[in-house]
Amino acid sequence: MKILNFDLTFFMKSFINIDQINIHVGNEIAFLGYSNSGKSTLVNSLSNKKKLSRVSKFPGSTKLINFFNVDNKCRIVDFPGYGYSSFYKRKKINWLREIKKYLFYRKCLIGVVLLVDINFFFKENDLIIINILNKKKINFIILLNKCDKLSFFLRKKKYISAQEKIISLKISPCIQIFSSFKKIGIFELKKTLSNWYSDVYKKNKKCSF
Ligand SMILES: Nc1nc2c(ncn2[C@@H]2O[C@H](COP(=O)(O)OP(=O)(O)O)[C@@H](O)[C@H]2O)c(=O)[nH]1
Ligand SMILES: [Mg+2]
Repeated sequence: MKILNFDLTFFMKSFINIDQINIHVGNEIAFLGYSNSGKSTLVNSLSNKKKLSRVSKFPGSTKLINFFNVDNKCRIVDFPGYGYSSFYKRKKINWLREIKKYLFYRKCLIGVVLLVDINFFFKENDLIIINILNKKKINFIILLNKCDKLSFFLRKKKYISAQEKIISLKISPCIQIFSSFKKIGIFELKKTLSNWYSDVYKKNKKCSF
């Protein structure tokens, strides 16, 4: 298996919307979820860097699509939350619509990490995105994030109820209990992402920057 070294992660570039993205080769893993679900914190905890990605207490602080280079092998794409709209040159950007466009057309995409707060899943847009990922057969993993807020017993209970929900949608569950703060599940996540990369590498879609 090709292992991705997440310690070798650095910021590349930001884009204001999907149409502005001018990189069309290589492999991308997208981080999706509502604002405040912990996407930007995850970039930091994966890379062991405190300030690589901006983290905020206020929803909607990521107003751009942020690209990070991982080990010169693939990119992490940190999106604004999909329950959120922002303005650019007075034009409203609906991030759910942008993300849908990205999922439908992005050739570089090799997988999606979908973050939900372990206390507040699944909300409307989570389910919309999960259904698209399933239909398009895109690799994805759902992180029940911020599990440090719950006892072991409650974590397990939430995990089972999340699994039941996904199974009821006739989707095979790919769910992990996770905490960036306590680094719970980080090893398993790195392994999953490295596996996705390995698979495309084997299929000869080598990354080139
Ligand atoms: N308890 C807890 N809080 C977290 C965790 N990860 C992120 N947060 C907090 O959640 C808030 C939103 O995080 P951020 O990464 O900006 O979310 P984003 O909007 O999805 O990028 C911040 O206050 C973070 O400190 C975690 O693992 N546990
Ligand atoms: Mg963010």
